[in-house]
Amino acid sequence: MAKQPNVVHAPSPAAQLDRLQAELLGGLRKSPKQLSPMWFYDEFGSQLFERICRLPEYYLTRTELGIMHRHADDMARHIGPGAALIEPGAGSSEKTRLLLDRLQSPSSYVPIDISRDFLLQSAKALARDYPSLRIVPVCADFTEPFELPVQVSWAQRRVVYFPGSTIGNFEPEAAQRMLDTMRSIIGRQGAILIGIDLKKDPDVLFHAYNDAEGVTAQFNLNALRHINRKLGADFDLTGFEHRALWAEEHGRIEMHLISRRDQRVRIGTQEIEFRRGEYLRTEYSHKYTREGIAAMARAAELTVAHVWMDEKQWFSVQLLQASAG
Ligand code: AVI
Repeated sequence: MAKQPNVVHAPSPAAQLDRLQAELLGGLRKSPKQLSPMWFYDEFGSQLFERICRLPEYYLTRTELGIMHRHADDMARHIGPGAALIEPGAGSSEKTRLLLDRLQSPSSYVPIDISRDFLLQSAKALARDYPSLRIVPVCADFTEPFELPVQVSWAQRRVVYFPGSTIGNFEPEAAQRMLDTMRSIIGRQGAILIGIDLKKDPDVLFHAYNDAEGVTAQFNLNALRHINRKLGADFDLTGFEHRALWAEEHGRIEMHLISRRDQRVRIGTQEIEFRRGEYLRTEYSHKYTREGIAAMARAAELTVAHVWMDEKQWFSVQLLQASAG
């Protein structure tokens, strides 16, 4: 493991809190109101997300894992030997390991994450289990420009691994920008291995985000608890309810918190008013068709080289290669 991981030039904690608060207030002053889904993920939220991934209704994780178990050998063959595997998000996950287990003499593994502690923790765990793998953690925000470690240039090929259908949480233009960024990272010989959830029966989608146990509802409401703790706000969680709906015209699940009554919330020195029944949007989860993914790939000068799916064709893992020319 590299002794000196890249460290982004981090602003002071106070400046960071100011920026977070300004961004939050910006979203809450929009009409309709919106929040960044990043508020889901404090420690408790990450635990709730892990529970979601094991819910019977939430088919995504299980299905993608099934595809990886079944086809990781084939994926590794398509990727070829000597690849640098670059993963946005500190991937200590089962999926990453399935791939690492099969890759032929990978040149390095480069997890990229904004959370330094989480990044180093998971890189350490991987280093224990893969003693001969060169692990080069990079502390950076993948959506902003950052420097790739020199070790990546020693690889025969650069491959970005982006599982979990996280791309679906970006709005279409941002998803396209994300793909463009990945394309610029992999260079001319590289590839992107990406997990993307597919369009399917809206009923299946609805229940995946409205589970019977109410874990997704807790996950959604936890965003408010996180804001209260981090920014000293006074959201009353009992004043909001979870709503997830399938928006056919946009091809996405939309998660909202709905105000149960007229109320005011204090955030620092500011106050935000909510009307009874008002929607606060917390997340989009776009679902794609194979054609839609191919079009997005084309626009980023990528070609779909291979698609692996489950039997029901609910989820896809796709290898996108830099287009020749
Ligand atoms: C992380 N992301 C792909 C999840 C999704 O399905 O969009 C987040 C999530 N939101 C509610 N349940 C899970």
